[in-house]
Amino acid sequence: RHFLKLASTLAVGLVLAACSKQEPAAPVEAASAPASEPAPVKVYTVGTDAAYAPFEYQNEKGEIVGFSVDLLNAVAEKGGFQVKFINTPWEGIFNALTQGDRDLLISSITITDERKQTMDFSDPYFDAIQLIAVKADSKVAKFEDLKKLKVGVQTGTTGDEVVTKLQGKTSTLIKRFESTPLALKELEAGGVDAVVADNGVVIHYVANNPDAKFKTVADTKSFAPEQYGIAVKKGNAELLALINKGLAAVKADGTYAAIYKKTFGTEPPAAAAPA
Ligand code: LYS
Repeated sequence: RHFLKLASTLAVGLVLAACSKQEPAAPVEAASAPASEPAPVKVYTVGTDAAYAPFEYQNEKGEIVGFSVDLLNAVAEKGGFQVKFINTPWEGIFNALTQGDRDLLISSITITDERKQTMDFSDPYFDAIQLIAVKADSKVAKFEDLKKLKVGVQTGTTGDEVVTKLQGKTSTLIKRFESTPLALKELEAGGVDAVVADNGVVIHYVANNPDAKFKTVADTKSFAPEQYGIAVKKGNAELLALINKGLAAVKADGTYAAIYKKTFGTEPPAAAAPA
C-alpha cells in the first residue's frame, strides 16, 4: 500500500514535471519554496513573430519552433533562467517590450542604431543581409533595378527601410505586409515585381515553394551586413547579462554550431558564432 502510494505520488510528480517543461508556468516567479530549496528559477516571457521560418514559426501542432527557439532555450539553460514563448505580431512587438508585456524578444531582429535608442540588445547571434526575390524570368539583376518597380516588404523591417530609401518616402510602389511570407505570396500572385527581405527567410521560402518559380538576386554592394540580437527593455541590465552569459556559453561549447547545423544543414560560417 505504502509502495503504491509512493509510486502514484512519483507518477504525478513526473507528469507535473513533464507538463511544466512543455508549458512553463505563467507567473514570473514560482510559488515560494521551502527555505532549504534553491531559489526558484525565473520564467521570462518571450515575444516572437512566429511567421519567419526557419527562424521562428509554428509547426503543424501550432508549437513555436525554429532556430531562435532552440537557441534561446539553450541560452536560457546556460544563463540559469526559463522562457515562455508568446506569438507576438511583428507590428506590435517593440511596443510589447516597452510596455512590459514581454521580458525579451527574439524575432530575427536586426540590431540598428535607431532601435538601440528604445531597447537594449544582446551580443549578435546571427549574420544576415537583404536578398531580392523575383520570378525566375525577371530581368532584375541588382537592387537599383527596383527603383521603379512594385516591391513587397514586411512593414517596419530593415527590408522596408532600404526599399523606402531607394524609392523615396512618398513612393506608391512599395506594398507593405504584416509578414514576409505574405509579401512572397503576393509576388507569386503577380501583385508585386519583387520582395526584399532577410536572406535566410527568402532562401528558405524559395527552396520550399518550387511551384512559385522564384529566383533570388543578391546584391552585397547595395545592402549593409546586418546582425540579429535578442532585445530586452532599455535598462534591463540584469536579464541582458544572463542572456549574454548564456550566448557566450552556447557559442563556446558547440551548442550554437549544433543548432545551426540542425536548422541549415551546414556548419556556421566562422563569423556567425564568434566565441
Ligand atoms: N531582420 C529584419 C528586421 O529586423 C526583419 C525581421 C522580420 C522578423 N519577422 O527588420
